[in-house]
Amino acid sequence: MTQSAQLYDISGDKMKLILDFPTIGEPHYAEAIPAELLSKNSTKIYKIEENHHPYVTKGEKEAKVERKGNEVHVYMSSIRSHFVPDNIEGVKLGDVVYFHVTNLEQDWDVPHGFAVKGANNAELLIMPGETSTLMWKPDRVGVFPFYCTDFCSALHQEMQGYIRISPANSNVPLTFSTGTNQPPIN
Ligand SMILES: [Cu+2]
Repeated sequence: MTQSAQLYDISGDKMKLILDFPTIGEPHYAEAIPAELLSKNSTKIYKIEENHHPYVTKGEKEAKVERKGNEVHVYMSSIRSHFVPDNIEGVKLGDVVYFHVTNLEQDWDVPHGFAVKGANNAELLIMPGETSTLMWKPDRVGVFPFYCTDFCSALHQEMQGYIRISPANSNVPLTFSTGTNQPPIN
């Protein structure tokens, strides 16, 4: 599947588009086979009810953030054009964060990506109906953006959120919210 890609420089105050380009699968180790060997087995729509991933988030109401010792598990959903939750507070330096991102899309050609600025291990590409996990060990205190890395719609650039990493000895409670820069009041 051809995807359009954009390369941005986000080192300054304003992000700057460096390149607009289509990407296609790289041909390394490619092999040609008759299409019918694949097409009859290909799943165009992966039903969310059939997703039995242990860390699935089947709807936005199921999204949550849980602490288990020094592990923080984020059960996150993605759909055009937002993540739920998109604002996370109370993670501390020394914690290991697991983002379990479920793509709630049911259109077969709408993958979403997921990356955290400063994470240098990987990013995710999550196909419709699927769940994938990104592990991240924050290495400093600060507010880190996370964002979709696959051009998914006209509002793709808005598909982002923030996670704050507080000092190791802080007592900021673990909270999460969506569509606001304030932690929920409760
Ligand atoms: Cu997206």
